[in-house]
Amino acid sequence: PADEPWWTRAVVYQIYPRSFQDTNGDGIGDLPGILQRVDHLVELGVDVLWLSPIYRSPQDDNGYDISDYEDIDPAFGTLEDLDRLLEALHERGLKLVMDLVVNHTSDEHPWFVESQSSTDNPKRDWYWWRPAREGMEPGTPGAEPTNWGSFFSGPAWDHDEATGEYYLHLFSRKQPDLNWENPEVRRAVYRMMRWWLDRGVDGFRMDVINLISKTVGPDGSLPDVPAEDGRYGQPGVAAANGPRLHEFLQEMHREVFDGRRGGLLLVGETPGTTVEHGRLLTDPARHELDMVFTFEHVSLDHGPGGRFDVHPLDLRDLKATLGRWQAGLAEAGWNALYWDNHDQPRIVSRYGDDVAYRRESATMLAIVLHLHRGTPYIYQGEELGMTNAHFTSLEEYRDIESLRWADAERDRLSEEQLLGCLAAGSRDNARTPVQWDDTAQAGFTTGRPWIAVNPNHDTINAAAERADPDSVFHLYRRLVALRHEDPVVQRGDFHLLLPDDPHVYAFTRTLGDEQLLVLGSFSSDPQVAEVGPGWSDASLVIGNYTSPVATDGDRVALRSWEAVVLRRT
Ligand code: TEU
Ligand code: CA
Repeated sequence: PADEPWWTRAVVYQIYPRSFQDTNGDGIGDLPGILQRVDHLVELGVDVLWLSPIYRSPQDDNGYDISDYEDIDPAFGTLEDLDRLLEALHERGLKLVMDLVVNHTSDEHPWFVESQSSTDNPKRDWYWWRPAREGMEPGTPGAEPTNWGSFFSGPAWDHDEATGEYYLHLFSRKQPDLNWENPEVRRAVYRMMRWWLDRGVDGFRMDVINLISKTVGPDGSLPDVPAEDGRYGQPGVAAANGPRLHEFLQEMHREVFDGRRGGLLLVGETPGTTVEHGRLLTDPARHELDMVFTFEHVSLDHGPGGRFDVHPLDLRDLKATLGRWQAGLAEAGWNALYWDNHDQPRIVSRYGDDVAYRRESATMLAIVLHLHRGTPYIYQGEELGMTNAHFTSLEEYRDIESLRWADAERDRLSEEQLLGCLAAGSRDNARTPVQWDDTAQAGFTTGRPWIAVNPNHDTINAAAERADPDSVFHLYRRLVALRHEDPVVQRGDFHLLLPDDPHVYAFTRTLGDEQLLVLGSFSSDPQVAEVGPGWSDASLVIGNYTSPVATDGDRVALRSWEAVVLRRT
């Protein structure tokens, strides 16, 4: 019905500006480049564009370290370029969502520069400053205030020689964490958010927003976390989903969004959240967020060593995990659906087969994801079936997380092992330039790209995808159109089938007396799905093979990486 929020019928497209389109030959994608490619988004049919950070930044973490929230980094353009892009998108009926990075700033942000300048500076308490552990010499190993590790290897504390104290950084040392306990910090953030909404943007993707409330004692103390002797512990344990998270988000809602609601999109990035958190964060009655990104389904191929310790996926785990999120948010809350973003390896190389069945597996994965209940997100290049980078030397990597990790593990792993781990798990897999055509730098730049273009752009590129009616690109177009048109896709109840089948992903969506059956084979070998009676006269809604699907009584035969969606009434 019309009173359902607009984003139940919408698809979001994420751009990582640095790798999208360069226009001035410096090898770095820019805002004029996005403007130049707006037609690509219009052709795909998406409703919302989410831009990874373009604010002024020393670029220690490619813009997730912001030194001025109200200006554009010269590498990407100017505020006028942003206004022009916003206007062009709005003219075509697209919305623009900005990345909001407020768990931390850059260490070059004037707030931190002041905070660091002395222990009695009025902004001292805007960040997390703490003395060395009691009885320890400041600056010596193990003297950090807590044993928290950074997400980018090493301790989460940096010793400041000048004032003798440590500051907290859950990410790099150039990304100090803001102290959200301080109401002045929150007011400054809300003021900045209103400034962007007044400029016309349509919402925010909130970076690691569930890290803003830390577990802090009444005396200001922070707890140690479980860790092996002499090692740093998982930073998420004491820093994620803290006691004041919901209070802060509800306050943000009152201060920033009340009276403006309707057309906005508020999506939280929330590593370490469970379904229960997810429901609390997205239940509309609570006025916090519209939807959140879970990490559970993109951690299933991680071994004990984390993202660089990649193991084969067991499909049963994927079904159980996404199935739990579907069930848990069925009555209240809403799911954000994604495979890829700028932090994840490419899905076709990860849960698909990027060699023999690239087209089939990329399209199967797309169909399965987009038929879930929730708002689908497409990450640039995913709609072209782009693959992992397949880098073979350390020099090709740019990502701070990958390089820090390689540094930390160098003594333990051989060069070959390091390269294998990086090739499977690195964020750079998603950050190689978008492959527009088969020319030297894939149409991305006339100069030297900041990160190497994948050599497979000679066959995998937007021009080739556009020319082939059976391509990954055209399948994504049809999926976006289906999301716009089909009420069962938008709102139908989700019911998982065949939870124990190791190769076939199967579920139904039901609305009134209409039902969709969704089947996806995660295998190159032929599969047979036992779907029960009543599907032999069903009509084909969408699939990734041209010839019709073979149904035989209660069974559907699936070819290599085949996906089919059937409808019955
Ligand atoms: O990522 C947060 C996050 O938890 C991870 O996905 C992170 O990328 C890391 O790889 C964990 O292994 C967000 C941004 O998306 C990411 O690009 C930033 O580096 C990070 O926050 C800090 O702002
Ligand atoms: Ca440029």
